Amino acid sequence: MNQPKAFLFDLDGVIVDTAIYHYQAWRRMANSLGFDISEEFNEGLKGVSRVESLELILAHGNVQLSEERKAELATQKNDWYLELVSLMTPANVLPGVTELFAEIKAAGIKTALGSVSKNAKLILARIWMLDDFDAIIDGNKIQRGKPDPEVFLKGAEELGVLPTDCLVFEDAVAGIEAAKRAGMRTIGVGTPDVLTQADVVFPSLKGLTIEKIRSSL
Ligand code: B16
Ligand code: MG
Repeated sequence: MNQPKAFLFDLDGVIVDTAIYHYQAWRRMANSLGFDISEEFNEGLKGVSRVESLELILAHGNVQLSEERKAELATQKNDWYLELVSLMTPANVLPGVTELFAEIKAAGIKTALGSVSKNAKLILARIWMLDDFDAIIDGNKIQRGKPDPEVFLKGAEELGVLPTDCLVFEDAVAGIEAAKRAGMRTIGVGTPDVLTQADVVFPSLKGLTIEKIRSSL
């Protein structure tokens, strides 16, 4: 099989780990409504948009609210989340990312960000990686969140490469499904028992090189 011409990266869980911030903020909101959410439940929110996450959480707590109240809660959660994001620095970049990006640039491989987060650019600015991608597709550019393939198909389109020439790095079950539905190959970042549909799974980007990636596909 031909080697990928472009690497598409999810943000949360691959480049940085803000899943813990999302969890803390959603948990604070759930607690304010009188119920709790577990870490296991939070796993299913990874890669899922803010609005869809809120719906899943409210259904989990068996809480019915007006659309107006839901909008207020989504804003409140985002404010709590952004308080945590505002403390981020380049030290929050996950191990192996800087080294892999240096190699990717030197090899001339194109890169895109494929995140459903509306805060993606803000996070990239905080970690000084805003200029490291040839294309940035975030929650403000798409209509449908993962597992819909839109975010990755738009990434391929902006880079001018075919989906079959793209390799997606993802930590979420919904994200792997989105990439597969886009017709792309996938590197799962996490554990094989969770990311069962990924072509290959690595625990993180730490120590990962283009050579290791190519020989694993
Ligand atoms: P926001 P990713 C996703 O980012 C997160 O995994 C998910 O937990 C979050 O709900 C979603 O972004 C929306 O984020 O509230 O900031 O718009 O993994 O696609 O980079
Ligand atoms: Mg993710």
